[in-house]
Amino acid sequence: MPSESKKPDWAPAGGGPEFATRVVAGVSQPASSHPRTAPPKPADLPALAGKIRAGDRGALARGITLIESRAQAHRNSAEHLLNDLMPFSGKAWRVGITGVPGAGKSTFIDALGMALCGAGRKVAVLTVDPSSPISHGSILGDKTRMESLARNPSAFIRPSPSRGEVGGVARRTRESITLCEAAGFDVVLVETVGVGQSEVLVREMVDCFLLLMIAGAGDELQGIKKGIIEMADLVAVNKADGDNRLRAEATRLEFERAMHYLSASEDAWHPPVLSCSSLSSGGVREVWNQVERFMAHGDRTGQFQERRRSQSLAWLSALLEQGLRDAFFSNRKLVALKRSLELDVAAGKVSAPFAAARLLDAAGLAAAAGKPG
Ligand SMILES: Nc1nc2c(ncn2[C@@H]2O[C@H](COP(=O)(O)OP(=O)(O)OP(=O)(O)O)[C@@H](O)[C@H]2O)c(=O)[nH]1
Ligand SMILES: [Mg+2]
Repeated sequence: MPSESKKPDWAPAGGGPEFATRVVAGVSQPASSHPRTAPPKPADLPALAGKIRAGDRGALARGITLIESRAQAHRNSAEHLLNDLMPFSGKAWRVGITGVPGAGKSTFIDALGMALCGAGRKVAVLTVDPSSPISHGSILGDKTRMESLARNPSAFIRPSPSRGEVGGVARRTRESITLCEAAGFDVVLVETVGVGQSEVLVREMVDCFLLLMIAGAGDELQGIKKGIIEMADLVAVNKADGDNRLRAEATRLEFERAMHYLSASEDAWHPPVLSCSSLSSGGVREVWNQVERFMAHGDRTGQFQERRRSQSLAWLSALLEQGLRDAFFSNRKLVALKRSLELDVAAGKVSAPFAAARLLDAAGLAAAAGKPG
């Protein structure tokens, strides 16, 4: 088992490090979850899927490593693995937690996760790690803040480095949720950085989206543009402890008022605004009670099923768009043609629609409406 104090050796530049080995300290980790372990061969996939279903967290970590790999050969294996496990997924509650850096998301997840594990639930935590290519995921070293949960045998924590491509990571996070569910985790918590794009993407893959606020950070700082507030199913003002208690309550009231003005239809959910202290765990249980209430409301109104259905369709569309883009831009001839047409369009020699139709035609995807003559 890796020692906590040992400097991790799993942070290769630009690579896809396997973090679970270190983060799930205290839980026996098989060698298969080591960062340098090669992803499984196609022939090993059925066995891997079986182990994941049996709840083998080393196998789960290995499956996620496969999913996060960018190599095309791994991509095919990952798709097979996902397909095998898909029928066994879908039963967990997927909860996204967002908020500005330092709002206390990880601390909150630690407290909530411990409470849930104490109540007999199995909790998986996926974090979209905002590490820049420069920091190489060092955020995990001292900022994970899930020390208790990391040692809990009912929990699995998996940070995923974004390496500057938030969209790609979020896409893999969605796939990782499937694996965690197949492994029997019944709550999947996804921590996301409070900076725009990742929130939208994570909101698209969870059943409940919790916005964690702090008092006095200023609306702007907290990304409280109307769009983000509207995405939240629940708001909690964290760090409501010590001297900060009153300020937190004032902030809570302020946001309660702001939320009140958001238009809502008859059977719509009215996002509650609570306060809590993740450090003392005060109020954390109440936040979860609201998650439960929200899930029950979604079940009753059919909104839960509808949200999952539309998320699956949106996922398909996103994958298709990405696939088309990748196929296009990995074709040198098409890229060269695009460059030359760009010059023509810029010089006013041909119209943009004409150039686009020509490119689609060259890609074998001629749009019915605009095939160039
Ligand atoms: N007083 C107080 N401090 C808290 C509370 N929750 C978190 N903190 C502190 O706030 C700091 C940031 O906490 P994190 O849990 O790392 O915050 P985060 O939102 O996950 O941060 P990033 O992952 O960097 O975006 C740490 O020093 C925590 O100890 C709380 O409820 N009360
Ligand atoms: Mg964090």
